[in-house]
Amino acid sequence: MTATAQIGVTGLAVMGRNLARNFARSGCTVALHNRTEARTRDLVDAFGHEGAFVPTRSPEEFVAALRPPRCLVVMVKAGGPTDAVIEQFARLVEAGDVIVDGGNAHFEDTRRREAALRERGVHFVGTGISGGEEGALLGPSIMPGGSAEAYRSLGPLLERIAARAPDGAPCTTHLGTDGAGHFVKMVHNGIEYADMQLIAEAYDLLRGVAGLEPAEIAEVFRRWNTGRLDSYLIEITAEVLTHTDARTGRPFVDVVADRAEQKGTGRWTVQTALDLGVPVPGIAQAVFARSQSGHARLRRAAASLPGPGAAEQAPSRMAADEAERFAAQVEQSLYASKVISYAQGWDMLRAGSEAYDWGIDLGSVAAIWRAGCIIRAAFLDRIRGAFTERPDLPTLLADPQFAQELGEAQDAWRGTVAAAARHGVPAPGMSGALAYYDGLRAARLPAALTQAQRDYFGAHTYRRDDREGTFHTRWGGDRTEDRTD
Ligand code: NBP
Repeated sequence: MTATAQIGVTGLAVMGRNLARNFARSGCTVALHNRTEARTRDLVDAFGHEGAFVPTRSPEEFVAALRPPRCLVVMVKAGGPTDAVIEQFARLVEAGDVIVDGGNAHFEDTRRREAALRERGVHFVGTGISGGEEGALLGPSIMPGGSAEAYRSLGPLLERIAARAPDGAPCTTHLGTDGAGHFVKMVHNGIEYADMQLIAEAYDLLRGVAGLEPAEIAEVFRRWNTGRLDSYLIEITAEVLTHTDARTGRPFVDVVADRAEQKGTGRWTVQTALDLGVPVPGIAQAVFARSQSGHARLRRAAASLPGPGAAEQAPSRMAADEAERFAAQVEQSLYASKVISYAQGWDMLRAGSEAYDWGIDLGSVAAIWRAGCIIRAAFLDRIRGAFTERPDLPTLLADPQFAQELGEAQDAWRGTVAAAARHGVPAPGMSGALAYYDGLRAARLPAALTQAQRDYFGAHTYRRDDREGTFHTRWGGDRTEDRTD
């Protein structure tokens, strides 16, 4: 076999197939391989006319079809299969070649794999790919880690197939060494969880407090999509809310079981945030809200607890102008809460980057999320601007423009959270976001009392604001204070 291909894709299920087609459509010669050969044949039969494909029947043929330094993308099921496939190809490639894992790996697995392959002289690039199967075909947001040297050969190929931001820039960049790419993808998914939860709460408030019907709420979302909330998730929310179920004639959203599932990246984000010591309550609330929705037993047992918004009570409908005002208030709350979630996501990016010494450029992350990925939004350009202007920005909330907007939104935000509580509409994301905002603003937190309690029952000691050192009060004795350091 002559080595003609610039890139190879192994694992030709939905993601790998579409990624391979995207490379071919962008002018690359693409070697193809799949464990079960039929998938390779199917791809060439159906899409062979789209570009230059080199179908291969064995790992050896696949590697032989690639021009050195070889770049091969592994798109197989995450976990054990990824390890097996990497090992298979690591034996066949040469020093300087690049193996890319485009699956949804945990960044710690990527770190482990990268270290093992580096010892053998092979570059391993863990790469987050967002945008689902459509993104893989038409242009995903691509988040590669690995060495800068690997990016020199791989990067130009990724830049050809990545989504384009409105200013024409490709939505990919080298994010940092070893697991940086999969870490950034994980945080992306965590933010996506938070964003979706907040949108769901906005819908629930418009329904449960204002009494609007799904199709009317779709109109509200459509309007919002022309303003600062302009984003893919708001756009598809309006689409979903206008959809009518063909079988029953009811709004589609009313026939879907209200138990949300999760594939695990939200959970990874929260677990990692806890390990890094970064507060990301917006993401955690979203993960727990999904988990709570799925707890049928708990929900059944509590269904008859008293409170407003019980199932049998249809929400009373607001008059049109009142509903309009309420929708404007919810928009402010959704926007403010969204800013808070993104601020937490960026705190996590910074913490990960510092802990693992990745040097992630925080503005670049916003830049490559502007298109191709699920959280793509006009708003990301402003986050890019904030971190480009001030890379050491301690939190997005310290950016003067965002700070001003939060200040302007807060009356509406507090009103929405109060309305949610009064009407019995659960809004953990919005109320948690407001609590986070107030928690950061507070001149003094009740953590002082927590510290005193800890000292009381466990002699954990405390610090004082007026003196250096650590102290313990003899709670069981004469309550005098000892300095303990
Ligand atoms: P799947 O995750 O369903 O994996 C199927 C592929 O893995 C097939 O090509 C299959 O080969 C191959 N495979 C398996 Br399973 N075990 C193997 C083994 N031991 N050795 C060799 N090949 C093996 O495919 P996908 O949905 O296209 O996703 C691919 C990756 O992309 C995953 O890591 C996924 O998490 C990630 N991802 C998916 C999406 C999405 O929207 N689906 C989005 C972003 C990322 P076979 O044909 O011989 O069975």
